[in-house]
Amino acid sequence: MRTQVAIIGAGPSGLLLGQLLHKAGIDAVVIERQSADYVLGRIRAGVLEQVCVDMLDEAGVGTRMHKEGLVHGGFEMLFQGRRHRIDMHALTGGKSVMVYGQTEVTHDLMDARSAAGLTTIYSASNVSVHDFDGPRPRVLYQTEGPDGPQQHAIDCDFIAGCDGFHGVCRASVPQDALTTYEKVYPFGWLGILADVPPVSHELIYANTERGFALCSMRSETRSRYYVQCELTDRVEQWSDDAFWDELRARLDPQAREQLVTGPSIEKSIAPLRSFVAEPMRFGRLFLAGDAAHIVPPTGAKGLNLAASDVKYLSSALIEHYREKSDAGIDHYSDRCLRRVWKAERFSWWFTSLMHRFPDTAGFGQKVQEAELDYLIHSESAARSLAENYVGLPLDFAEP
Ligand code: FAS
Ligand code: PHB
Repeated sequence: MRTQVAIIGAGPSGLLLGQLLHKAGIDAVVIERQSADYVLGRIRAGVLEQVCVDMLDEAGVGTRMHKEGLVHGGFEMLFQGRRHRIDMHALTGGKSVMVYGQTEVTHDLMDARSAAGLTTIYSASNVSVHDFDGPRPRVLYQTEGPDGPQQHAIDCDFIAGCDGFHGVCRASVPQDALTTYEKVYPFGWLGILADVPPVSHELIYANTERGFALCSMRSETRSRYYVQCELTDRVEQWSDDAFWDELRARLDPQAREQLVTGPSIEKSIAPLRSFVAEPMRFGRLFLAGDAAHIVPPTGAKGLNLAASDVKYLSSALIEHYREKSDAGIDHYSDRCLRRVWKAERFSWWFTSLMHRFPDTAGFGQKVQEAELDYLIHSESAARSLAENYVGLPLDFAEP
């Protein structure tokens, strides 16, 4: 098989890139190691920045998002038993975020790709990427045939590594060509999805003596909750009742009173890490999304960073084919990393502010309390939080 761009991974990065390239008349094939159902079964992000919303509209997949998504102009921070609203809309001159689950974004992108008759190879095994430091990159993979595994090859002009943190693309780059930066946090997030009405109409981020908690949602009838848990916790240890009891213990009296509980439809533990691999381009191989960087989910940046990488990459590839210019390709990595590191900083800062750290209880705790108190009494501090939460403009601080 031959294509212009081989996209490894059918998560939001890969599918959004495929859609934007298709809209520009560029041929791309998506190769995914899991089944479509498996990809859709992963419950992840819930908050979209305006940049991401605009890209989904540009990709022609925004209809259901605008119909079913929830536009939020603020969120609340709960600490020392009281809730304080951060009025993002007022603090950012009218900006907001869209609450619409990553699962739905992925579903909309899969439907659009299928409706356009575009090639997506699911359940591909032993995917490998080759010769991306030369003019003719190649992708090899296997599929299960009636007589056993069948080997396939895709010749292409470019390879987009949209295969997440555990993917093959970053792992295929010579280690001396990569510099990685990592910080692993001493706790995880235990998340639950349940068909119960949200405890509040906006998100609540809580810093309590028992640890962090987050009250989020997917709609007015489906809620998404998280509590900070030990790294050694296993999801099997947490019954639904144990989760609801722990969440209740981390809420203020009003929220505790209003909390509606019910059976979980998904429950999982996610580790928290900050990670960046530099650069994000190696010859004709590009890394995008979680393949290149990971943020702790506190700041709701993971999916949104993936979207901005894809915006830069799709623009660069379109410029290559349309204008025979490689300026965008040559600047891809620097442009992404300028935005990635600002989101890494914000996600690290918000995580450090809102979680309990076992080894800095005394002084660290007092600094957290001082910063939270400063945040709710200083408009400029709250404005800094708000402008990072809604997402910095795509061309922010561009030289
Ligand atoms: P993804 O990991 O979503 O997709 C990569 C795809 O590549 C996967 O489908 C994978 O199967 C495939 N793949 C991997 N190796 C391959 C190979 N060798 N060959 C072919 N395909 C391969 N972000 C938030 O903003 N808020 C959250 O609450 C949040 N929660 C998260 C919880 C968890 C457990 C995880 C892991 C991430 C979470 N994130 C969250 C971040 C998440 O939303 C990512 O930012 C987002 O999925 C990034 O999308 P992709 O870059 O497409 O990577
Ligand atoms: C979610 O709804 O899954 C969510 C929302 C905000 C976050 C993290 C996760 O910061």
